[in-house]
Amino acid sequence: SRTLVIAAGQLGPVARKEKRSSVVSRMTSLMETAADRNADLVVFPELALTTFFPRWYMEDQAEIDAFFETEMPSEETLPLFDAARRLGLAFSFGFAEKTVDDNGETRRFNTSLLVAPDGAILLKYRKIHLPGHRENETWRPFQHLEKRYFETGDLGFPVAEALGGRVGMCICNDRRWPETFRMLGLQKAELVLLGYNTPVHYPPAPEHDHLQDFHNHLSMQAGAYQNGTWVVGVAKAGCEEGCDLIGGTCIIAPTGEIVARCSTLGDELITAVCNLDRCREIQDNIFDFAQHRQPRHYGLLVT
Ligand code: CDT
Repeated sequence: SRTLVIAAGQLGPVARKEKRSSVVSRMTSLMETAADRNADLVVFPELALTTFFPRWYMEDQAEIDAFFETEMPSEETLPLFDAARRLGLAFSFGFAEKTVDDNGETRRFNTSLLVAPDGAILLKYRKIHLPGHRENETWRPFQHLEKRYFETGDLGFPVAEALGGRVGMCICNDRRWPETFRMLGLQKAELVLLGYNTPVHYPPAPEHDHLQDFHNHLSMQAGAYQNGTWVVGVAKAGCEEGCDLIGGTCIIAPTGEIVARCSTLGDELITAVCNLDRCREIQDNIFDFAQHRQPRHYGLLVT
């Protein structure tokens, strides 16, 4: 069987002033714990290296760019790659990516990477469903300016042959969209890695605040089951700069069942033994796309 020990490395709050080196050492300490538990892979949250900076309206580009990475690994993030090599672990994590494209244009994305133990980049994804707004909305207790600071990902929803199976990634708000998981499912993904920063308070519809944990698990469990894939969902959790973020980091089987779950809102590592062959239970039966899917009747989905 194709069995992996998968670890989810939940992070507690990251302060606005916290240095990359401090977050990186919190992450490497979770990697050590993962290695003690014989993990093959550790998954970290969205924008793991910094505080969730889209909660602030900023106009000074230098101030904004201080939250972005221009190289990976950099001097500050190299210890993650060194730890992976030393411990024989693959890892994935999210970060703000600033890059210059072939036309000399500066581009900024909300990105995640899957890195092999030897430092090779196995998979890269740039977030497609950017939530929130573009302008300063002063009525909000905090902003959600992802649409201002990032552009829509331009890499599609790639799936790579990696770690003995087929691996895809998505980021935070992507998990709420069935299209995200179906794009990965149609490529026969067996493992979907995703990180999130989800505030408890949703200013446009505060009547749903008490449902944040429910909607988080509802989306990820449905995505896992309806596509017969393992899902690893990892939070940045806790009270970050006065903003409460949900936890609920979990590992979900292709049946949609949660098999491991964090119980705190701080730095915490959970592991599960994940047999990728279990995807067949779903992908060859109830959701055998070749036999049962009816794309001729789904035209509206792409209009
Ligand atoms: N980071 C991220 O995508 N967060 C959103 C918050 C809700 S929309 C403002 C999420 O979907 O969890």
